[in-house]
Amino acid sequence: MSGDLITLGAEPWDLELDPDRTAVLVIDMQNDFTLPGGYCHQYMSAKGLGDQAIETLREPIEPIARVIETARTADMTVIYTIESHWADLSDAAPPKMDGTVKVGAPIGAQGPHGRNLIRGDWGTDVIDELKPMPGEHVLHKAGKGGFVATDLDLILRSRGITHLVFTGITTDCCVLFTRQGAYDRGYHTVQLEDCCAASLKENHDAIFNMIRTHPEAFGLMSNSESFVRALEPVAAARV
Ligand code: C5J
Repeated sequence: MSGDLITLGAEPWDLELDPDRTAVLVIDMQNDFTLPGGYCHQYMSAKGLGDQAIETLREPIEPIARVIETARTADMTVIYTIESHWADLSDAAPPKMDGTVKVGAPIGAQGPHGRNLIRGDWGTDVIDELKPMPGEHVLHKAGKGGFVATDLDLILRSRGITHLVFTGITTDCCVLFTRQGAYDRGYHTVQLEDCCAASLKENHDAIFNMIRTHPEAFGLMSNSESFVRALEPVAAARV
């Protein structure tokens, strides 16, 4: 079925895509954002919202698992990003470093399971439920946007990818920054609403309200069910 176009039910209009030219991005599904004791739990706990944030940020795990299972069976490209820094903090930019100190979860500080956001430590491991398959790229980024100082654009273009399906966390930070980077580089984008979350649910809803209002600037939105329904025939043909 290579080269065949499928239609993904999306809002505010459907998206035609070629699975061979479409990648699923899994943004920052790492321990530091999804488990108690991690970076996000620390800074949200300083606001009294740590446990609630973790509960919300774990909601997309199951839908993402279904999406990447279908994508893999359909032989689609799946790429992960991870927010992380070198152990010597040489890539922790001053505003980011200062900000994390002020919110009570400094980059590099020792947490209960390892140092916050440090490459190779517990917090920057992809969560157990969504481990990458051999051959899938896991791109580490020191900023919020996945296109900044990474090989993401190069890898996508060398594979002929033109369309990106966004999953991951957080809706109001790294997914948003990466999606805007994709838009400016000319990729078609669609974001699966139930496959994303923010530490505050109202921020997630606000971003999807923006997407709904300005699809010409933010791209399209859909959900895991529509993705699986659209890709299942391709997956079945390629088993
Ligand atoms: C944040 C992210 N929120 N992955 N990172 O610091 O969204």
